[in-house]
Amino acid sequence: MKVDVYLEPGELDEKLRADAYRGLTSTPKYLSPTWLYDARGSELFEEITRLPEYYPTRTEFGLLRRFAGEIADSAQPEVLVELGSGSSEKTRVLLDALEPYTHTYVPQDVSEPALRTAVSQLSAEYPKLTVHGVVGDFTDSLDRLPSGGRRMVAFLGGTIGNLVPEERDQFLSGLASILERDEWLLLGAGLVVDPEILVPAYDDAAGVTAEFDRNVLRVLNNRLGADFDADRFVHRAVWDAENEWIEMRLEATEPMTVSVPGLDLEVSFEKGEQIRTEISAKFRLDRLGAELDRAGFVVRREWIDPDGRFTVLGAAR
Ligand code: AVJ
Repeated sequence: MKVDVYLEPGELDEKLRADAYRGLTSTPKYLSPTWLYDARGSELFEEITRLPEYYPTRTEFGLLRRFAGEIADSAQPEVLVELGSGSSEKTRVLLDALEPYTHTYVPQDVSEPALRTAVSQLSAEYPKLTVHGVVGDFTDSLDRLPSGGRRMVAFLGGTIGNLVPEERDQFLSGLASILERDEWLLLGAGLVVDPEILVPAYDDAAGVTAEFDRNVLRVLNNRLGADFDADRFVHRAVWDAENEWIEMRLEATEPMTVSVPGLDLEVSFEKGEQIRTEISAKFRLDRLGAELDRAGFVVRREWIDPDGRFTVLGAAR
């Protein structure tokens, strides 16, 4: 059991400052979804995954439970790499099925505490498995992923949808370029569905997603000394039909000026002005296939739930 830390001390703070400065001084304003996940944000996300309206997590979990055996037999990886591993029940479903093939598990996450917990739990549960954690941003970690056996890189949960198309292209080509022939990407992605299903998934009746969204303002308060009053922002979930993505936005309920000492910045808001806090793109299988193709992958298998809401697909180099 081993954990490599590929983050310089202060690197995340530096990134947060650069991101927040750029986003809060742009028109329209935006923030990167990365910052939604402090300890409280991660807890709220866990709560979201249990909401009746939020189908992606349980749909993907169902696909993994049902098809883990097929995934294992088709990819036959010696090493499982999991990007953005978090805590994750779904890892166990995969690891159980991969047991005949896989000797090493490499979880990667930006959160060092979450990763250390996962590494020690999984090492205890899977004594025959070598567990080698990597702390870092998933885009920067790619070229430092341990090799030493045929790899399958799992990028699950639909997180690929949080990247804007240009970042997504870069990420997929970057991943393709470090993988060797017959190594796999196992990708979980949300599919385009009726906005009447989609929008409530990102704007639930209990208000948990709203709390999750507003929490990013508290992150800015805690880490940059900002004085956002989260109660003066309402959560919006908007389906962008042209781009086929959901946007989470925080909307100012009244005009205000917020000071952000960590950025040496005053930010003013008009009443009704919005900050985009996340995009969550949904995909069509043909276009996702074409994108993977352009990046240098060959889609080998696609698993889809009966309602056509989510796909787990295997693409090889
Ligand atoms: C964890 C990125 C997959 O985009 O569906 C949940 C995050 N945002 N509700 C998603 C999220 C609002 C989630 N991912």
